[in-house]
Amino acid sequence: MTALSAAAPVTLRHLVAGRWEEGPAEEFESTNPAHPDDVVARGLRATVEDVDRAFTAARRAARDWARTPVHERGAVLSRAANSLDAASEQLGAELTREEGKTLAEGIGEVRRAAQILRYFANEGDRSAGEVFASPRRGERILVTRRPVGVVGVITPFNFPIAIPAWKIAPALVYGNTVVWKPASTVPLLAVRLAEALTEAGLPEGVLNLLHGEGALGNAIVEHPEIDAITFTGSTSVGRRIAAAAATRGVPVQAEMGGKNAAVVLADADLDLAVEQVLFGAFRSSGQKCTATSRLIVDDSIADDFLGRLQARLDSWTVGDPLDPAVDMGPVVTAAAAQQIEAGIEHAVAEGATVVYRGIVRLDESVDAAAFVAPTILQLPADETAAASNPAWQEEFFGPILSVRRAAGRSEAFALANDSEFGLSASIFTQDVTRVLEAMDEIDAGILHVNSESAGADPHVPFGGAKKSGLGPKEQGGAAVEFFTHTTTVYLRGGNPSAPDL
Ligand code: UN1
Repeated sequence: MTALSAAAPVTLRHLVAGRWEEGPAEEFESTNPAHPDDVVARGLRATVEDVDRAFTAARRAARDWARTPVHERGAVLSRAANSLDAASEQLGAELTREEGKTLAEGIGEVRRAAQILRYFANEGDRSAGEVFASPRRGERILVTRRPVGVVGVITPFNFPIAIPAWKIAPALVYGNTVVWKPASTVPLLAVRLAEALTEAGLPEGVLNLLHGEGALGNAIVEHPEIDAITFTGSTSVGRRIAAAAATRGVPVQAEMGGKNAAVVLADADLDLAVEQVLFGAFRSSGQKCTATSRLIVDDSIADDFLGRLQARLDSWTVGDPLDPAVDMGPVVTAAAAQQIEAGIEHAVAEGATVVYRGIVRLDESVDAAAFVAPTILQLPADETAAASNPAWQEEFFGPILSVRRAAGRSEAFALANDSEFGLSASIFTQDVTRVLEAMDEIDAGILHVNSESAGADPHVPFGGAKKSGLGPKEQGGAAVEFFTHTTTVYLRGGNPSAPDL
């Protein structure tokens, strides 16, 4: 272990009914994927009984919290945002130790969480509904919003604080209470967000945090007191949650897979496109649902583009993510690395060719097991074989870019759409006409023009088309759709023709 990663493990606690408590069940820990002997945090798991207690607390807190003025609810978020910003370097380093993204990305993510909290903190200053005219005298029709109640929040490992912030901030500001289970690989950052919120004055029971594995998530999702579930994670888990919730009439917001394409047309600014495709595919080791995992490049520039991309990758440094000189760290666990490698092997067995494999030169103190070299796969020229190849179809969630060549823009757009997913896409061109065509033709929830496919601002909707997501979109003005329901109020006074007093 190097000095970069040495720090005593933090004791993990659960937050139930406003009290931080140690769990009753088996021990679990989070470890640094670059140094598995560096234990970042350790604690005891929660049980199904804790889930019950958390729901009781959340239900009990719900009425008062819903009646608290939205400006006061927002003020809590705003104070929490300030404390996250003030601690962003320390928390960013913890995030990097626990998850494996680079230090710059870790610190950036903590600041992003603060920015998300701040956006929702101001909700009280925005419109709270609609007013319609009535066909009847003396009446107005209002559409007001109410919180949905107790929201179950299940969050993934890859954005340990930003994704929880973008679910929990709107849940809270719209007056809901929360029972939250973060991914078991990143419990410390969850504790840090919950601490920021409780220290900012969140009343007891409004946010409850439980650590554990999938079984605990199931207990949350299946709890009879749950009013809504927001989930980000794998497609298979998301579909299972949605199926179980549908039978009980519980609304679900599920943000799942992506197989996002970057389309590089013949007239693209190649230096810019290379840089952005590099960032989209390999930052955070490709572990973003918005990462660029398919590259569709015009035949006429394909060799030039791939040559430049590979040259750029040759100077892309893979190593301990706490080292500020490093561009890419490990993936989240050694098991995830093995799965990604198995995916590459499967793709190759089905006809793909490895055209680039980066060199991973690790300091001897770093454990190699969770590292995957940046890899470019060329799909077979045969269209049917390419279309069915796992590197074209399946989300590997690692630093792997799968390439197909296209003869012109129509073919390129058709290839971009050739996926069951439709989260994000990028197009690289200098021609506004091509951009307008792409806006009409590429079926994705997010379209980037001359920028990488990842990234999301808090004030605009985030979410996918096709099978990338279920339920209303997240963030910005869209968030209100999931975290509230409307009440249409037919508002009349007394008899409008009564004489003046
Ligand atoms: C981003 O692109 O910066 O799980 C955010 C994910 C997405 C978040 C992407 N929900 O990767």
